[in-house]
Amino acid sequence: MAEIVSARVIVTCPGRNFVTLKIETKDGITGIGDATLNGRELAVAAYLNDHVIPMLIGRDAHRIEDIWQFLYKGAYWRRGPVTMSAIAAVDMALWDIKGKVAGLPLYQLLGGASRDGCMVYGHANGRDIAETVSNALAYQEQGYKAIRLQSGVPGLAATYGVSKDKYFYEPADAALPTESLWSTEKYMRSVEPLFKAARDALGWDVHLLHDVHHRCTPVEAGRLGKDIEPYRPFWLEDATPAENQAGFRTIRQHTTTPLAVGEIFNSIWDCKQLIEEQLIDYIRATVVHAGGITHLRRIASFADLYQVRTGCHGATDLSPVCMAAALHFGISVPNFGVQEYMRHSQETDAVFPHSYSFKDGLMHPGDAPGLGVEIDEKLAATFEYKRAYLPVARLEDGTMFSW
Ligand code: CS2
Ligand code: MG
Repeated sequence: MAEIVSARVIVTCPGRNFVTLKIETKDGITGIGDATLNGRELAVAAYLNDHVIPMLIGRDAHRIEDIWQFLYKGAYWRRGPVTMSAIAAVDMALWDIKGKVAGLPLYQLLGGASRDGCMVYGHANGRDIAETVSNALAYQEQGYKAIRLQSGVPGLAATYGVSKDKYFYEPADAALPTESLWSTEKYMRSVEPLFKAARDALGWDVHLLHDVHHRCTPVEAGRLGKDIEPYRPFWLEDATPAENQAGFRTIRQHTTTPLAVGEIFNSIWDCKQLIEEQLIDYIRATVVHAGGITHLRRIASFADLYQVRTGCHGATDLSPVCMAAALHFGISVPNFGVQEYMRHSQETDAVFPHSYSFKDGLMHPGDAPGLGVEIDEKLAATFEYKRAYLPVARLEDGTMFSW
């Protein structure tokens, strides 16, 4: 038995907020889990502090599945991003402990490596097509085999995915939500030229991706997918809000462009129809927001039955703890597709020393026991929490829209 004797929540803000759960056993073994929910961080911190940690003390850290079921079924109020991020943090920390006790990197406990490394994609962006393409060339020179393209839209002051600093995109940019204006018509006109310019400059031996970020209707998404088919995109992400999973049938009727969705999903129920009807090609659910390694493995196994591959979210607001867990999961899962790698700032990497590494477009979790990532609590304590919200978007007539 590896009795849990303590657990605590560490909130830190090395340039952006992160919430980390640290669990300790009687033998002094510690495990950590990411619990960061961008813009709602303190909700998960409170859920853990007030409603989860008291129930963990005295339990056997080895009983990962039992604790997962206890926290999921025992909550009564099932699912939702706050609950599932809290459960995910516990799950990651327990897998970390199990790996440390076994003296093995987590992926070895998940069936071992199924590939040499995880192909990752970087985020090329720019105020216009030329700047985006030149940023994409820089990623290609760094050895990335997959690159996401997000460009400014002529006639719009700001849009999703375009950052001031080309390598570090942090969307949570103010203590109250900033508002930006959106026009689907202006946006739709800008994507095909972006892909044409990118293919002309980068050629065909690199995967090109794009994130619509929930902003089209299904039929608009069908048209957009068709527009860029000649440029063979790797995927079109979050083409339309996915609460209505059946809406993806419309997109499928109009385009063969591969579809990816799921970074905001928090359980298998959010994507069951999308997967079993093969309405998508990649599932983006993540370790931190979809219930941890334990639940994400369930989603991936279900997806594998329908030839759907993984494409886990990996933005800067998922901490290096989640990145490490995602790489252990990604290097072992049979139906791996791609892993997002938005990279963290040096400040963040200093708070979360880790053993994962990037080389020639692939990432490897490293072979340190457990997750291979720690939190420097002394350094973390020097970065005070600073409330930050994601922006909101309105249409040009003021109507509230999806950011
Ligand atoms: C995006 C994210 O990485 C992505 O695909 O959708 O940047 C997303 O906007 C943020 O993670 C939200 O916190
Ligand atoms: Mg996205």
